[in-house]
Amino acid sequence: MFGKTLVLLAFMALAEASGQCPAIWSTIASDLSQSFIGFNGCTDLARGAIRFAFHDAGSYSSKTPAYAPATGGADGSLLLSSVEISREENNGLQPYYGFLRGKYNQYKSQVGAADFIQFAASVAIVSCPGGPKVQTVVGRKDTSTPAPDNLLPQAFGPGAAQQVLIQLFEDKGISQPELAALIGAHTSSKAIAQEQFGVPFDGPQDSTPGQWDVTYYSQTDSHPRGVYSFESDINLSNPNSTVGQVFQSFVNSKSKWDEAFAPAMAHLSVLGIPESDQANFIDCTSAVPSGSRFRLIRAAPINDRIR
Ligand code: HEM
Ligand SMILES: *[C@@H]1O[C@H](CO)[C@@H](O)[C@H](O)[C@H]1NC(C)=O
Ligand SMILES: CC(=O)N[C@H]1CO[C@H](CO)[C@@H](O)[C@@H]1O
Repeated sequence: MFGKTLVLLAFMALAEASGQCPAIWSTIASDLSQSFIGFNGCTDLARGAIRFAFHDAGSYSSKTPAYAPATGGADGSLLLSSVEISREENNGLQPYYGFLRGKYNQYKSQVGAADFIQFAASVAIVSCPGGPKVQTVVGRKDTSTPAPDNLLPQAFGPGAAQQVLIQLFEDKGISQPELAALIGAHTSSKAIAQEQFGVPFDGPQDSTPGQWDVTYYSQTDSHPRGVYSFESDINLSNPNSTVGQVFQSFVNSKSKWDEAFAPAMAHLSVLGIPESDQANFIDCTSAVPSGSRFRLIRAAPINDRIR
């Protein structure tokens, strides 16, 4: 009996050791944090990291015929393919792409591109004061084949209609409540590459883009001076739908949003990856720093946009 228990314990210890998060991820977390934490909360590189992770994973659609090796999911193609990053849908992400390539070159003998992209987003989220820790796994397969085109959402025009967006995300396996939670990532957004009626449309999507808070949810409808709400955000907030009702439920309810956002973001981070592959993933959540309320505020990187 005693012997049996010992064998079992030894077995468990072994299993845990083999599934342990490689130490390099903690080094990467400290390194990236230096560029993601600034004077006014999280930096432009942090915003870029969060959107970049969405654009790598979010190109997945269940309606795309499955063809190897590109799945269009969280596969690193946005970092590894020079075609994908130059698409119009990725405008605004190029400065972060340059930064990420440099960092990836430094670590690529030890980590994969798809993992690096999603891990960086988790570090970026906690670099915005108030940002929750998202469950963060590693073990994804990489591809340099560009993802299928036109599977990312539009912020203006017919593609920004509520029904179109709901369907687009449903095809990715993202439900309306998940979409309502994920779109809150625009709490950290400062659009730089948009245009409406031929006029540049540059500015933040809430009045506190350095903070991870719920002002985005209240300001999408009230849009105070200086806040630029996308048509897509306004349409999603319409309470005549499930996505809109859940959207409205986050107004003034940060804890409710955190609870919904973290699992939705974890889901987004493995989009397009078969369950059988996910079974072998290693959990590296412990390498993601805890929320930045008590973290050192460092000097803002010199390339931080001033607004
Ligand atoms: C209906 C869905 C969505 C649409 C139409 C949309 C569209 C946009 C647009 C047009 C920008 C501005 C880009 C620029 O001009 O620099 C932006 C920024 C951003 N988006 Fe989204 N987005 C959507 C969903 C999401 C999701 C699901 C996430 C993440 C979970 C996300 C994260 C971000 C972030 C962090 C930024 C700020 C990037 C920066 O300031 O550099 N978005 N989005
Ligand atoms: C909600 O209202 C908008 C704008 O009038 C409309 O486009 C959308 O289809 C409506 N959604 C539902 C579910 O009725
Ligand atoms: C289909 C739909 O509701 N589109 C609307 C999206 O939001 C913009 C801005 O509020 C409206 O102009 C569109 O009519």
